[in-house]
Amino acid sequence: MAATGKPVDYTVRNHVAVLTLNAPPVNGLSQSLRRAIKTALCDAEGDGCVEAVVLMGGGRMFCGGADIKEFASGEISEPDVNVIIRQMEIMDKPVVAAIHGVALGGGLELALGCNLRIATRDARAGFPEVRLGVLPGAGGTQRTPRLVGVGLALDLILSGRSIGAKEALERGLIDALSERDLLTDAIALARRACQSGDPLPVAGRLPFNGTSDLEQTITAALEQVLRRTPDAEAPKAIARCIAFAASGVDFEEGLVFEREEFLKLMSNTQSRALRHLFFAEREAAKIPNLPPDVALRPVERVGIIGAGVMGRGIAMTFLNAGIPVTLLEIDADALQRGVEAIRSNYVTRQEKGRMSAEDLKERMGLLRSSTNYDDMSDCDLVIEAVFENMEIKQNVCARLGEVCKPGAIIATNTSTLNVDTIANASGRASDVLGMHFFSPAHIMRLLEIVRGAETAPAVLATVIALARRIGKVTVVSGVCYGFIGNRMLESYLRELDFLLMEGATPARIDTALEAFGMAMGPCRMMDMAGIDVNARVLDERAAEGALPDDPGYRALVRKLAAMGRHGQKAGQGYYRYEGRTPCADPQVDRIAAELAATLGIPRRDDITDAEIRDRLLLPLINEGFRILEEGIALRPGDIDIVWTAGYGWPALTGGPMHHAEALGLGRVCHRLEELGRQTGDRFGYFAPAPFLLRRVADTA
Ligand code: 3H9
Repeated sequence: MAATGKPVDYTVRNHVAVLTLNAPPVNGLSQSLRRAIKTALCDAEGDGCVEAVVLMGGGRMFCGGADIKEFASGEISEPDVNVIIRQMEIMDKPVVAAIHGVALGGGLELALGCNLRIATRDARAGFPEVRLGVLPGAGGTQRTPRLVGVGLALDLILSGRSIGAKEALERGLIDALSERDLLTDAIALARRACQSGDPLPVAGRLPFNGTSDLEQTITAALEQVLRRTPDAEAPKAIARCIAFAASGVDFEEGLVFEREEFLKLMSNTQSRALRHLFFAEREAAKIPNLPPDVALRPVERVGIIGAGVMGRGIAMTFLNAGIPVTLLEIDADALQRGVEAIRSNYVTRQEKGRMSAEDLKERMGLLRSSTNYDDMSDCDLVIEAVFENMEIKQNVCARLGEVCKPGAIIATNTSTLNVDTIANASGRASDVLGMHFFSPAHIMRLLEIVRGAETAPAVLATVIALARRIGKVTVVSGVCYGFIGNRMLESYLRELDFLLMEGATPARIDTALEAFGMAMGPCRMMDMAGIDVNARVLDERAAEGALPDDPGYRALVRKLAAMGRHGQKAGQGYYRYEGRTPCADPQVDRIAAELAATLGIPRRDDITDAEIRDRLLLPLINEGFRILEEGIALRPGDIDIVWTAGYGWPALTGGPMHHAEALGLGRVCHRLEELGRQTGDRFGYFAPAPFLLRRVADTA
């Protein structure tokens, strides 16, 4: 149907008014769209020729939900979605929602307010509000349990996941699947509803069917969510709303209760932080100086050099997206081990019921393995994932420069090294960039794309588009040591050893950071990543003269590495391991105390959790301001995405830069200066970054 440019297109077909939402890109329920729906419903109600109404979405989807931008104002202006739903519920003409693409959040609530719902087979429906720190605020917590039962309602609303149309039909969330043309089928459904003479179904009028152990069900579902994010407010409010509905109150009272809870969440800091991340993620894929019309290069086959843990994870990322892969390893045994590890990962998934036998066969069918560089010649993109060593990576890229076809993209998966130096070795630097995957690459969402000095715009644009195809969230970084993430990680870890030498234990430090919301404290994280890996990077950096010439700098990590305490894989690192369980190891405290004595670092017993957090997190934030000033990161939001998607920074705080703004930049500056005085700031990393100082001066 041709769009008229109005927020809602109104047409009549076969005595059925068809209301088509016309608010691209996602038919977000802004105030103007809500007004237009209300007016169109009034028109349909008053039109004597109209016997029923079909509500559908124009463009790619039915409706992506409320217009999230409106939440910043702290209120929802009239008419809100509840008003529209009430209007539909009291109308004596049937209203049918015709769903294609997605019906999410307020969009699904709108559909649940219709008498009947029909969807295309590939449509999806869900309540992602919890991921934005809010809850379905237009009756979702009240209608959904009435319609599909408390179990599914809790599952959908607490998880934010969406379900496909087939499951939605089986579980009673929708009434029919469209087998041919959605609009034709929706009109037919509406006409049948008119002709049947049966009372029109209204979800809000359904009784609340609860089982006797309802309270227990709600508590158990909530506890499961809170295990991951104990401080999250939205899940608690969702549980309260569903429990309120279950308590036997009137439906209207439930709506009022839900709205109050929604408005409280909408204005709190957690929702602001999560909304910031939602928009930052989308913004991060926009590169200001990249011509919008740049022609993308085709990527039909991807080559991967190196079948170690990283190479396999990267291979699975592409296989999972249906993209053929050629995996190369010079050593035939290592290649075989890599291929078998991929197969065994898929077999485990199949055994757990997460993958069908056909999918397994299809994915393995997309995988080719080779020990010969010439087999890279038909790949459109080749990613090297070999040992993190400049000489080795240069050699690999030089070889790739020779064998790759013209126009093929060459990517390095280095996590710290200079991408320009690697690119130059290829002899075709404009085809080269960094694709820094995070381990395990097939699971972690973040992809840091490193734009070299010579990287061609088409190469960058192609890889950004490809990243979307393989389900990654991308951030573009400039070239520097460690790019955005690992450079800031170095700032995060610098005080760790000093705190340990001063007398804080690994468990104490990890607990303080995990209480802040970090997915894993720094000692556990280092033990997982490998203490030897970090020590090697430190040695290389020291040899380049890039580190402070001071025996105290990262002294403990080097000492542990030298003692073979390489972390979890060695059974000991900052902790001692029983299987994968970390146990406090008094020997580490003794080593730290001995080092402190040698280096003249006084032991203390007055280290607070707040000091631990500040000494680790504020230098990291400070480095973020340096990275912004140097143009390594384009926006503060990009840094926030890197840290929340790649390093376990708590999303509820919006990422380090958003967190700094929320704390107040003046306070951040002041505390950095205070810590600088307290510690003597031998290495200058507590000195506020010039850009931070300017930001403070600007806002003073
Ligand atoms: C809610 O509904 C509350 C109610 O219960 C209660 C109300 C009282 N609002 O993601 P894309 C923008 S809460 C405003 O790249 P896709 C997005 O920023 C809401 N803007 O597209 C981007 O802008 P730009 C519950 C939105 O095709 C552009 O649209 N709903 C919204 O890959 C394209 O976005 C959700 O949480 C929005 N709701 O994916 C759904 N949604 O071009 C959130 C998108 O300027 N949205 N934008 O960068 C999504 O999950 C995806 O956007 C969707 C489409 C799956 C819909």
